[in-house]
Order: sequence, then C-alpha cells, then structure tokens
Amino acid sequence: MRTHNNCMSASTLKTSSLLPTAGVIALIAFALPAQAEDWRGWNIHPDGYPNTVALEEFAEAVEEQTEGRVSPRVYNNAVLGDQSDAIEQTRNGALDFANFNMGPMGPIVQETNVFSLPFLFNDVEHMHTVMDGEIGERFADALEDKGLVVLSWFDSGARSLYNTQHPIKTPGDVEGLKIRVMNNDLYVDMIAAMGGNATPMSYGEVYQSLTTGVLDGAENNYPSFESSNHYEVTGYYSLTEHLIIPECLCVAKSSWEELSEEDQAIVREVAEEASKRQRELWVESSEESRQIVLDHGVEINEVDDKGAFQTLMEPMYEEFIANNPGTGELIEEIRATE
Ligand code: GTR
Repeated sequence: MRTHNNCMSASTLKTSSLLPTAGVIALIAFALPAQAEDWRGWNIHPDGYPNTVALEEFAEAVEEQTEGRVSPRVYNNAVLGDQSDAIEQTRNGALDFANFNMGPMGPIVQETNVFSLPFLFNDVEHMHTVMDGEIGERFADALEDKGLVVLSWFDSGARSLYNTQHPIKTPGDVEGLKIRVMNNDLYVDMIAAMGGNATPMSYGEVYQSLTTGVLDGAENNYPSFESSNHYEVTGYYSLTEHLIIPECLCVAKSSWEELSEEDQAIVREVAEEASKRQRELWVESSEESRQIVLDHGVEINEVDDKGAFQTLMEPMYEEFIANNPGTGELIEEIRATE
C-alpha cells in the first residue's frame, strides 16, 4: 500500500529555531488530514473496452465520493503483469484492485474452478442470477479467504472457438487444431475432449502465435476477439458458446482493511454501479464487435448441435466431481437456479 499526504509536511510547519515539543507534534498530527490511499488497479483490456470504461468510472467516482481519501488509478493492457501474476500480486497487496476472470482464478482459488466447466450456465442471464444471489456470496467468501474482497460481478459473455483453418460445426472440426486456452488445466481437458490440442498461454502472447502458426486458434467472447485484433489473423468464429465465466471487481484484502467503514460502504456502492454500467456496455460492445469482425470478412457460423460438444464434456464433469467433494450438489444448485 502506498500512501501520500497531500497536505504540508510536519517539517514545513516547524520553525527553524525551535524543535517541536511532543505537544506540538501531537497537534500537527491532529491537524493533518488522514492519508490518501493511492490504489493501483490491474486491467487486461485496452481503452474503450466495456470493462475499462467501467473501471475508469469506478476509479473516478471513488476518488470523488471519498473526497480524495482513496485515489484509484487503472493500468490498462496488462502492463502490470499477466493475469495469473496479477491475481497473486493483488492477493499479497502489491496491487490494490483489479477486474479478474474466474478462469485463471481457478488454480489459485480452487472453488472457482466450477466456472470453468463448459456449458455450466444456460446463458448469460442465468450466470447473472446465480452470481447476484446467495451462491455468488459463497464464492465471494471463498475469494476473501484467499485475500481478495469481491465488490461486484462483471459480465464476460460467452466464449466461442475461432481459428485460421475452417468453420467449426461439429467436434470433429476441432480434431488436431492447436488452440490457446487461459491458464487453467481444465481447459486443456476441455479442448482434448473435443479432439484438439490446447496450449495454455497468457493473453498478450496469442496474437503473435496465431500469425506464426504456433496456434491455429483460440476462444473468447466477441469484444475480446475484436479488441485483441485476433480477428485480423483468424478467418472463422464459430458460436460454440462453451464457456460463460463470471468476472469480479475485487480489492486486495489488505487495502480494503485500511479503509474506514464509511469509505468501504462508498467503495462498495460505487462498485455495484460499475457492475451495472459494465453489463450495459457489454451488450452494446458485443454487438459492435460482432459487426466489426463481420465487416472485416470473418466468417461467423452457428453451431446447430451444441449437444454434441456438451456430451463430450461428461467425463470431465465426472472427474471434476470425483476430485472435488461437494461440487456435484453445487452444480445441481447452480443448474436449478432460475
Ligand atoms: C477475456 C477476459 C480476460 C482474459 C482474456 C483471456 O475475455 O475478460 O480477463 O481472461 O479473456 O482470454 O485471457
């Protein structure tokens, strides 16, 4: 935690001829305002991305409403490190806040791995209902136990496969393709179950690997497919919609605990607003991105039989449930949430 004091320092107050007495020091300390907290925030996305806009508005509103007691600044484009590193850095307080996807969170907060099971949620609305309810609170508790205070949940749409070779209509079309996945072994199993070869890789390295043929494809939602420019180097986007993964807006527990209760309440409220804003922007941005990639000439195809992909995931579910006691019930609970 870095702090600064935007008022005059004690040394400027003291006269040159007299050393301050203990009483004078106490008076000075009393007169100085509480120290402002400079918060550094990690963000993987570029300028103009819905999450970036929501995070920047969050930062501005927090600064304004806490009257400068908390002064957050967002660093875009993962300049502060890749997502797995940033999660660790936020857990240990080297970073103060961030927007994280629950995919790369899985290896660090095991409970969140359930979100990396393909076809868990029926649709994005279902994911929102689950995350905004009691189940979402349980996940927030699990994250807090690992040093991350969840303030609100963001959207990240549905992820679909894209590649340089051909449209994917059936699992057979994935056969032999080298597909980039986020850092989580569950995705290696997922792509293997479809017949492809998965390479876990950080987001920033994917573009180059697609151009050199190290990768044939990757998977993501429309806004990321577009803003990462991956659409420029892959001709086919196939609507498998195999993953719907929540994201959090979270704060390092150590930074959180330095706030007064009053400021915590302000930050929480502003974060709720940021989530609403992000979800609205998400819808607009997904449509805009879809249009941009279409205009560029990317072939987008529906997948008529998603059930064929879903069936292939059954052994993955069985293994997951066997290795993670209690998750069978949790999955049923999530599926039964309306
Ligand atoms: C995006 C997500 C990022 C990151 C990225 C990726 O959709 O918002 O946090 O996980 O995908 O594929 O690495």
